[in-house]
Amino acid sequence: MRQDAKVCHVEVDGKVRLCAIRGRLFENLGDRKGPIAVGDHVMIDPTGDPQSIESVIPRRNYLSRVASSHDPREQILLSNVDHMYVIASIASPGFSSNRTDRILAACRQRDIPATLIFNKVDIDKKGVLSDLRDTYALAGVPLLETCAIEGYDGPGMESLRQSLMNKVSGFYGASGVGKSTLLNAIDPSLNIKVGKISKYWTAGKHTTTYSQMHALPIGEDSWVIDTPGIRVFRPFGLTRETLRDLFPDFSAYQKKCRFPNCTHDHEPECEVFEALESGLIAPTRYGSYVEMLDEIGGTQSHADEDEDEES
Ligand SMILES: Nc1nc2c(ncn2[C@@H]2O[C@H](COP(=O)(O)OP(=O)(O)O)[C@@H](O)[C@H]2O)c(=O)[nH]1
Ligand SMILES: [Mg+2]
Ligand SMILES: [Zn+2]
Repeated sequence: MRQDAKVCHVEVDGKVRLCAIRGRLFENLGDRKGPIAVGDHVMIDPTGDPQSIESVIPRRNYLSRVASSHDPREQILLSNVDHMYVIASIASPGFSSNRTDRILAACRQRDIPATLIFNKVDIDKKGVLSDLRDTYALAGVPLLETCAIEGYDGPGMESLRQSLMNKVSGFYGASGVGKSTLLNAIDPSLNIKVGKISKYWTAGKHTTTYSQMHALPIGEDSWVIDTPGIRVFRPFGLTRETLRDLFPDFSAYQKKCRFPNCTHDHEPECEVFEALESGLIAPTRYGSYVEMLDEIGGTQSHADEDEDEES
């Protein structure tokens, strides 16, 4: 199912139908922003014109974020996936630890297994790849390295194809990292539009503005949901207490913090902080954690102090 504005593309027996969403589904949303997400399984009333979505079958899982900094409601990015692929490029656009760590935390929050794909390994001019491998190995994240412009037979492609087989997968990554190129390399018959890198912004142009589900012509039942590049993913429903468990690279150390509910932010005798100082935890990972912790708020924050230190 793909969604733009109020029209949904629903697949029924291999054919796509355009459906409206029954008005009733917008009632009683509570703190949810909308009733439907890409990946949903729905019941439709085929008698209407347009046909309409009557109900959403309960989701087996989903990823959601805070809609925006002005809108605290929950926005569902996608639903009913077996696996997430977080796609990042090594250069153009440069690797963003913050973006990557946020979505990895969101996947962990919802128990959705995630693989990190380093794409554009052909242009690792700054030699950042080796450090990134170490950082994410410590975080227990499975890694795959690809060069999507090499196409079907490029590095990593066969193992990517194998792992996509007979699953519903989600692709997430900044605009321009090569998601569409990667999909075309998986199977050239998909023929998805690839963006040009803008010279001014060294970021990709927005060729994808909505999430879309593609049937992959591999295996029996293989699907990929390609999501648009979201700038800031603030996982919905996090608390100061739950955030720390979304960083598995902290877990061996945080057991030994003096306070069992240590947030590793300001507390004395914090073993996570010690591990950071000794180089056992990557500063980028700790940085992402602290930024997310500050967003949650809660204690009268050390956020202001932290910001002062940064600048
Ligand atoms: N050098 C290099 N460029 C790539 C690679 N993969 C994609 N690109 C280029 O990056 C740009 C953006 O790709 P696109 O697939 O549209 O990114 P998307 O926005 O994530 O879907 C295009 O110009 C691609 O040709 C790669 O592995 N190496
Ligand atoms: Mg794209
Ligand atoms: Zn601590």
